[in-house]
Amino acid sequence: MSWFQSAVVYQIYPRSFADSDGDGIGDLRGIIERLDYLKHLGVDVVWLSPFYPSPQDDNGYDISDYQDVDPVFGTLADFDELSEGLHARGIKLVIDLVVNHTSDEHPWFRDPAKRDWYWWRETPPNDWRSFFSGPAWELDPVSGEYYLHLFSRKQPDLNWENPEVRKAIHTMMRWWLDRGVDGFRMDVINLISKDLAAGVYFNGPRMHEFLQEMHASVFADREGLLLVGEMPNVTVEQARLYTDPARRELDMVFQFEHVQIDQGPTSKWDLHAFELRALKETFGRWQTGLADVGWNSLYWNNHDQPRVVSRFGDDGEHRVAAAKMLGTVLHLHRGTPYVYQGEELGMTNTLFNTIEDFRDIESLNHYAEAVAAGASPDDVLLALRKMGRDNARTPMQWTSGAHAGFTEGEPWIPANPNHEWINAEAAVTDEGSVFHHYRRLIELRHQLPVIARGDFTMRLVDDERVYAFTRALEGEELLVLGNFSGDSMRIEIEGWTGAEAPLIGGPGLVLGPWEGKAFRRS
Ligand code: ISL
Repeated sequence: MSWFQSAVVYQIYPRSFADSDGDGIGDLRGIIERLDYLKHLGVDVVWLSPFYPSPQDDNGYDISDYQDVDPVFGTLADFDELSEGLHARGIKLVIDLVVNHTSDEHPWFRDPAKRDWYWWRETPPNDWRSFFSGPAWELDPVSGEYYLHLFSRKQPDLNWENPEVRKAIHTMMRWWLDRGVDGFRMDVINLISKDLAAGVYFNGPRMHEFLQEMHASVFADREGLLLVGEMPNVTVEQARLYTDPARRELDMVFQFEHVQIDQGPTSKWDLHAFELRALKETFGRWQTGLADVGWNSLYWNNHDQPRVVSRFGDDGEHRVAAAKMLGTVLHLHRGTPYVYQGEELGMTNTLFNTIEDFRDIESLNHYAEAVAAGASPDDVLLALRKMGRDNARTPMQWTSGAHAGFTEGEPWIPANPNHEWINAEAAVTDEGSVFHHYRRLIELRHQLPVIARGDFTMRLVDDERVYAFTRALEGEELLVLGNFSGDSMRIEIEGWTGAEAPLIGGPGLVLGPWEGKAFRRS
């Protein structure tokens, strides 16, 4: 049994968490001031999104120096203080490792001697598109050659075929571990091996080799780390290989299937209706697929996804019930749950009136491209409002006061007006809040081995409204129910009577609108 099987991770997006100096952008000192809040919530690990020097073309996922802190976020001394403050509270610190690409302002990209650290070609060898719209090959007017960027043109892809690149990255990673960090969340790590001729950039031919080499060179003699790889387009069969402990690659991956069930196959902007059966199908397959080998990560939200209570729940009348139910369902699966800042408050998507209200390069580029291609601006806006990443990036809602208590200046993106009633100050003092529910879910995972390690069985597979599953470990059993509808109902589950001890919610197999329940017996 590994320590992370009973752990819960909390993600902080520093730009939007807490601003200590009034410049309108969150910073490391802002986080330091909120450590007791994290301790109160009870999380085991903090994953910190990028805080490194960066032109901020993609909010820090475009790094120009891997071994420093951007002045907008603070200093290395602040980082050390944050790391010590977390460790003093028994919380581990995992940092973001963004090594598929650097910023175009990284000295490596500017160094003529390091030309082969990136992908340069006299003519584009394929017709790859950037995830942020437009072609993935960019003409550099100075050299007359094209370079590859799967994200923005300010995010050139590193050439991992070059052993010097891999060595430099390993050295950088060891530097952070020596400084005290407890692991890495590896940004789009399954893009690092590419086959340009075959047109492959997901899960390319040398992926396992690169990860095993990294493990041997960086992690071999260290213990207690958390290594999680972000992997769009990963299948469960591939994830078994990536997360099999015997292969020494990663502890777990972030898969994307469940956050694509309301999107078309080729574009996240192609909106599809949410179907509960599709959610069960994907989660069920991942639970089964990683039952005997490997490990799941569990998430609804991160800085790239719209808020789950708005997306799969109800952010109106039943917001509190829906947010709690979504937490219950996710956290009682087998895997390591991730909580994204504000999820524990039931924070919702925000209001965007016009394109001017968006900040994210992905949204802005898509709008420009789609409208130029003839799409109706209103239709494009509709999709941006639902799927836009800025929904996740509005300021953390601390209080009902100005700018949600996030900053004393002007925030870089406005706070959601609903901070007047959705905020941490109110939630912490209300025993019935989403916050206290998440506290309890985290505590339960620490206490009950059946949550951390029990077998998983999906129940009511075809039901369109109720998510149901059981867990079992050494004679201990759990039944978990989530009502994904606004109707009250009575449930029948073979083998369960409703007389079992309620663990979450009241007795009996009846569910109120959007209610989640759990029962326990041994
Ligand atoms: O957001 C997305 C889909 O909703 C993805 O296309 C996203 O860009 C992809 O999951 C990769 O994400 C990661 O790398 C990007 C960065 O913009 C994201 O914030 C990061 O999580 C490039 O570094």
